[in-house]
Amino acid sequence: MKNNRLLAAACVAAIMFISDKLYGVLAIPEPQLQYHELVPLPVSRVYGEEWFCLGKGTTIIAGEGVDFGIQHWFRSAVRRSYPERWALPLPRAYNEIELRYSDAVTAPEGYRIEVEPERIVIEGQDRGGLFYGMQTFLQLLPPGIYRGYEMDEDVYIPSQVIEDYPRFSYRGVLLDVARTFQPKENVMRFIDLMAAHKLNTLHFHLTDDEGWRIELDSYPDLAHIGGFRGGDRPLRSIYGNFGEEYGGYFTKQQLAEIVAYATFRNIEVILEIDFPGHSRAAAKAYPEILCNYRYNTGPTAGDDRRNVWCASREENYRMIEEIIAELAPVFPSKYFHIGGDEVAYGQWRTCPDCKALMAKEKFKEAAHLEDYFIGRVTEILHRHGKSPAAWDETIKRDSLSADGLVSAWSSISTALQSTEKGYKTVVMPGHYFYIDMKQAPEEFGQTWAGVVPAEKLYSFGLERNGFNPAQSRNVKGVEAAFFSELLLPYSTNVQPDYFDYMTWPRIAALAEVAWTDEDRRDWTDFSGRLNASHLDRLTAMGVKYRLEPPVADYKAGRIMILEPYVGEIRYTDDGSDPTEYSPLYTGPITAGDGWDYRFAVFKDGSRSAVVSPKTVKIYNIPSGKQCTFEIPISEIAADTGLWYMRGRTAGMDFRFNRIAFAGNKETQTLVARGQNLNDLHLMRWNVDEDNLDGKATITVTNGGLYDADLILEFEKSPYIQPKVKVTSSLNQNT
Ligand code: TNX
Repeated sequence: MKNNRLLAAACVAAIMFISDKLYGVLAIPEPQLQYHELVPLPVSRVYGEEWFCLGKGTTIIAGEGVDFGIQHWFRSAVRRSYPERWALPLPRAYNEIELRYSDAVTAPEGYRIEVEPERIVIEGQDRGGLFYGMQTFLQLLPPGIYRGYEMDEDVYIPSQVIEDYPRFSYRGVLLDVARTFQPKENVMRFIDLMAAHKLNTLHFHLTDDEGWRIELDSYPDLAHIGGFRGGDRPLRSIYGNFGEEYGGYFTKQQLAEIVAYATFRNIEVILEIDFPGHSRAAAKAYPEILCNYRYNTGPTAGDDRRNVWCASREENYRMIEEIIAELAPVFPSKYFHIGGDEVAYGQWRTCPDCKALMAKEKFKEAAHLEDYFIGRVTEILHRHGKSPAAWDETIKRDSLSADGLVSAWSSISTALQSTEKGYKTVVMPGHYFYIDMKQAPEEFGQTWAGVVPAEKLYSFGLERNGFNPAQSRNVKGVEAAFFSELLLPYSTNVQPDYFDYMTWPRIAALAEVAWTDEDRRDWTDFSGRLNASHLDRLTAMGVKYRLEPPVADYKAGRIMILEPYVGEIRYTDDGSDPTEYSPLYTGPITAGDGWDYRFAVFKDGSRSAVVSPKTVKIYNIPSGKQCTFEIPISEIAADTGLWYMRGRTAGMDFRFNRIAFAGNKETQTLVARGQNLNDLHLMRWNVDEDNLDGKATITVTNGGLYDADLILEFEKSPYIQPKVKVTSSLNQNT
């Protein structure tokens, strides 16, 4: 035995000696270590000095209790790069990856990865944690592994230790398949993407005015009638070809498959049936659920637009109980989301039965019928072992039971109230978290909550929005909402590219808000990691994410692209849209008179929105402060003519107190008595001989709770006016 050891030691010494010589003589190159950035940012990551070689002969072993399914998932995710290797019997006890549970990791969903030269250990506190350890491990490999095709080179992973656990226990995304249906495969693809970002809750918005997406045994017409629009269907179409029927629904079997697929990936699915409002689709199938009065649609309109369940009709509660009884077992989540938003009380006020109920219960206002309704549905949920989740309207008069979960969507202040009242709360105000909003003023999307670029979403923080420690403890997490009224802009089919464009990379930003501590998050750092590594992963996963357009800054005859950007920038100088064959931007451009430059980013076959140069000024405004800037007009306007100015900020509560452009004789005052900053607002002003050497005076107040940048953009108006825009007079919610 002893001799054997001595022999082994001698061999090792000899090999080391020889290999040392070999390195010296043959100059064998050092292996190319793979350094990849992580999204979301882990709690800690410390590099060592050596590496692990993942390649021929790497074994994956699993410790006690690691289920076969998750092992298989991991093996096949990694195996993509090494097609045939895992088929070999591998007896060696080094060069292995071990998956295991460990008490050393203490936080729920936490994990630890240790990469050493001979061994990688991925350990989790629980199944979710182990799964996230595997997800992070995949991010240590070249992005190409997500593409599913094989790379046969060895991968050298630098030694390192990663320790990680989530900031919030609820990390959600709302997917609205009611307005625009998406088939099971799309939902599963989305679940995979969520899982890769360590998101763990899918808020599945399955019913609304525009569609009911669940087939039930008890009330089949909810789906068979309420699941389709257009053509001869009672529900009218939105956009597109009005003669064509479109839509769809899930069977309970399909929903169970989606839930199983999600559960496997540590994602809880919370279904939402939006009661008592937002129910026009249900009412088209079962009109008796509506209030008992004749709706005057006029001689030609013919469309009964009522959408609220009658609060006084006893049969409605029986029907709701049957619906809940059928669905409760399909969705194992403790929570069942019952909606409760935007109830049009007018219908209850008109209904004689509801009026009678109000009189009987001594309700002064129709709003109390909502409390009554929510109370009745909550009783039903409790009977079926569920707790209610609901929109924040339900906390106004505390109609939500104490075990309820609040989706705080209306504003920061409702989220503050909800947490103050002691409700477990998911913070998701539209101004930060609605990813159906536009990402830039000139791009596509909803606007009611303003412009919500990834940076705005990323800037969310509890402390900076005024949550005290007690309130913060009631925050269960955050959620991004993708409502899909606009998913069908020009056809009756889902536009997959548009869906990706709206959701990514904003959801990556959300994932980091949900996972990483507020004080460790930094937008510049995040967008650097995105550009360096993460966008390539999304590309490999087949995601057509939005490319951030460049910022082309015009100053004193020079156009310069401001950092950061990814991919290539191409441009034109004749006002046309750049293509992949247009000249490549390589450095500042000297612009002559009468220029009309256009720029766009190109990457992996996609193009960003097209932008024209602007003069950009950025000022950091401290929280609660009023600041005044004087800017020589010659710095922001190159020549005479009509100019535009726009203010932008990722902060909240910015206000222009005064904006004036002074010349020698005249002053143009754009804002005299104060006006809130609105990213969508283009202000016009004129430059002529009188004010070309004058100055602009801008006074602004940051009423928000944290310091934020104010970005001022100055742009010459396009030469041909007005810009041709295709618009529609159709109401998108019809
Ligand atoms: C508000 S979120 C809604 C949705 C719309 C969405 C559009 C909520 C409770 N109500 O019904 O789809 O805005 O952005």
